[in-house]
Amino acid sequence: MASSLLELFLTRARQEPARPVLDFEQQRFSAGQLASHVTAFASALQRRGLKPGERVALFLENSPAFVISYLGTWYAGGVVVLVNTQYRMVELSHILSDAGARACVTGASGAAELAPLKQQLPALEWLVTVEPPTAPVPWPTVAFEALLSEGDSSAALPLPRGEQLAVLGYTSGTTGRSKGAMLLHRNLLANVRAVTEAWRWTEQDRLLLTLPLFHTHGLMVGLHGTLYSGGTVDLRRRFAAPEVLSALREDASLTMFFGVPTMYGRLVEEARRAGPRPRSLRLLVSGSAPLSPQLFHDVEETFGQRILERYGMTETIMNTTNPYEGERRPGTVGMPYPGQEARVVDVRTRQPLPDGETGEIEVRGPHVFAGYWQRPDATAESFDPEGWFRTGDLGLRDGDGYFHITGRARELIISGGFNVYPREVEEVLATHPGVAEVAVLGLPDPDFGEQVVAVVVPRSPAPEPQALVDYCKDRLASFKKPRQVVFVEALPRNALGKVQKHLLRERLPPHPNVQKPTVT
Ligand code: MLC
Ligand code: AMP
Repeated sequence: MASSLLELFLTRARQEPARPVLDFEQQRFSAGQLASHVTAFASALQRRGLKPGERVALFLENSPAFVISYLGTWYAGGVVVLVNTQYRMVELSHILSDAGARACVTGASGAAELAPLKQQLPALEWLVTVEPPTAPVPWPTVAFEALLSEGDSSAALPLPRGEQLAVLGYTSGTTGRSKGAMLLHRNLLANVRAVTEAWRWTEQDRLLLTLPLFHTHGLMVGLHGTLYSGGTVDLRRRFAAPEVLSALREDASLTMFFGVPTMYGRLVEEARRAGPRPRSLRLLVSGSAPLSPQLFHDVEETFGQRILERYGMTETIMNTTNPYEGERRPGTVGMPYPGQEARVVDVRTRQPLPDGETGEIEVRGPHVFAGYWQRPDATAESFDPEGWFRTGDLGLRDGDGYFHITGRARELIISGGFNVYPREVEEVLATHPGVAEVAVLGLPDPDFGEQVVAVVVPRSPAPEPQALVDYCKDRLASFKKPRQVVFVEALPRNALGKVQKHLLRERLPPHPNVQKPTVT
């Protein structure tokens, strides 16, 4: 039996080299072509001295280069570090230095973003660029195509073992700093096997994939499932509702679409505006953020299909799913995948709760990651002695076995499927000279589900709200910037001095349509 998804893909590519696997813009890759590029990339990395276990960061938009670098790093024995392309200096310097990335594959804007961080990234030795840099870069640089031609596209390299580290996925910055979730090859293989089985994913399937590949949903569900099942993926650089709808109308070979709720909300609006009902697909999947029952029904009305909602996270990939056959229940995330377990425990006693009672969701199984990179403390805190992983999500299991997510035990804002840790934004805003104190929280948003709101006690003279937004945007991913800045005289605190965010939340009326920061 194969020990990794890579082994499975390369074996199939040898058996059926002409089978199509990846379409991107005008390019089409057969399995054999993709495998040759992957092998050339891996062989070139090794020739340039990459050793097994060393980290290669991918700071890249969706493209064939992403897929080749991802699989190629594995084939070279390396570990992929995933980096959201919206990340700016605070996130980049932390992630790349924490991971000790030796090389980074990126585009022109990525190289420009990294350039000022040279001093903070002593382990980073060289860049692979998929476009020519537009400004000087303080590292030796090789063009992606040139790197491929340095390598041997028919080399037979050692395959990764199941226990080997495959990916570091940065997540959960409760202290303002994210941690690298260590996913082993065997975790990835076990989960993709479970997902493809649960969703009856076969080589006949063709997935329209507009989710970013740098996160779990696009990568470990969309791409992994395609490679595992032998189907094809129509990969897009980014999501745009009109393009998705025209693809659904024009390409009769598409069978599946996966998205976050924000994407479905925009698709429903666009479809209502723009004419005939799109053709039905075999499967529409939603995840990464709660799908409201209203949106579930809107999609059913507009597309004539019931979305399949599932629940996952970076540390564990996919945890639970509504049934493929059987009832897909709005407002629920279904049951554990085959071969995996989930339960609900009391947050204080950590004892399992009966059905219907709310507590913290815990999961266990071969899909669960190996711990946080160089953070044995955080790893120990996240697992119980029997190997149950504490997800930080609150929920219950109903009498029919469906899990419901009702809240979060940790502070986390999910905006359009991207995670924002309030602490990270608070730490940045607190360094602004016009800010005496700050608390960041999430309020409802009609498009993104939740929006980031900063409540600030200003220093005199009070800064312009927009200046605070720009200050965040210069340092952090733009999706983390506050959509509202609210000035107050003092933050409500409890006897221990902790900000009482629930009181703040009650006092702030939700301004779901306000896109510009407001001052009250
Ligand atoms: C973009 N913007 C956002 C945003 N996305 N703001 C808040 N929340 C978001 N999610 C901002 C940008 O910063 C920018 O601001 C402006 O919107 C336009 O940027 P854009 O790139 O044109 O945005 P758009 O294409 O509209 O993006 C929306 C989106 C995107 C829904 C397509 O957010 C997206 O791809 N989300 C998917 C996230 C995802 O894959 N999550 C999976 C995580 S894995 P400005 O000011 O700079 O103009 C996981 C586990 C699991 O959670 O279970 O799956
Ligand atoms: P991430 O750390 O980016 O992988 O985000 C994982 C988090 O997204 C989970 O812990 C949940 O809080 C949330 N999430 C994922 N899928 C769902 C879903 N279907 N419904 C509600 N929340 C979800």
